[in-house]
Amino acid sequence: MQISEELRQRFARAQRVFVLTGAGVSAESGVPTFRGGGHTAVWKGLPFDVISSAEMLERNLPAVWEWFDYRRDFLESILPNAAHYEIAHWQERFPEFTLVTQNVDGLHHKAGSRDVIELHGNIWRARCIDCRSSYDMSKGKRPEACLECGDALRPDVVLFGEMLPAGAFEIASEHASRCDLCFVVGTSGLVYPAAGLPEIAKAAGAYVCEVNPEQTPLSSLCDATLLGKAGEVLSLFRS
Ligand code: BJW
Repeated sequence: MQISEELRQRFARAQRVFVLTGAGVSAESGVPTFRGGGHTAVWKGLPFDVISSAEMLERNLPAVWEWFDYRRDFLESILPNAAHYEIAHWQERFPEFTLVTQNVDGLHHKAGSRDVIELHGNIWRARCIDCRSSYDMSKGKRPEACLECGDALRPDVVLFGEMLPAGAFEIASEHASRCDLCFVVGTSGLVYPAAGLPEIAKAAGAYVCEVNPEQTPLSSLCDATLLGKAGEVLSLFRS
């Protein structure tokens, strides 16, 4: 795997860098992706887009909690990989840097990234289904019910058919439209509106570089597709 001279020069000169990540950035840490690779997430016979849906939340909140509790237990011992660390390093390297992730695992934060825009929420938080009070589960168990209003709690993640956190996509798209270099790392590019961000960057004149072992629906709009694992490919940018 080689990085073209053009990309190296753009990387060296970039002023405003925008990175969008997906499940593939955590794959080398051992976190299963949602799609592809033979490890499509299934929980007790239910595909992830059924169990991680607004409909299932309405129908069976305990089942949704069981699925997310299982994943949090699994994530507890998982560490960031070279890709998370390289991306964290970039925040010091460029005058302007924006990291937008679709991941809920918190591994970018664990690697030292600051101000991460989490489009799909965070698995370590619960929130009240009514008053939206937030509870940090990284420091211990969640309460049985909301301490403010007594209503039920739910995982603070964005399920299929739900809106993204207020303002998150608008802020992300504003940064995408101002960047000069955009990296799209480890996402299948199938889930919207997140998958629209590279299109916004491209339309605004940015050079768009994808990092993924496989081609995706976004590949055709990218100026470069670096076919490989995120940790291995991003490490090549270290000079
Ligand atoms: C590696 C690697 C390595 C492997 N290195 N890479 C327009 C058209 C049609 C439908 C829609 C539309 N706009 C919106 C919709 C509806 C829907 C949607 O997009 N559906 C499509 C699937 C068709 N979107 C929504 O519902 C969103 N809400 C919304 O739009 O609100 C407005 C609205 C409301 C009601 C109706 C309509 C509109 C919300 C989306 C929320 C997504 N939630 C999930 C679950 C989160 C909770 C949980 O964790 O369970 O988020 S789904 C799942 O997919 C998760 C991910 O964040 C998301 C994206 O997946 P990602 O990250 O791309 O992972 P994978 O697994 O797909 O791909 C991994 C990639 O890594 C692969 O390419 C591998 O090759 C690669 N890889 N190893 C680098 N080592």
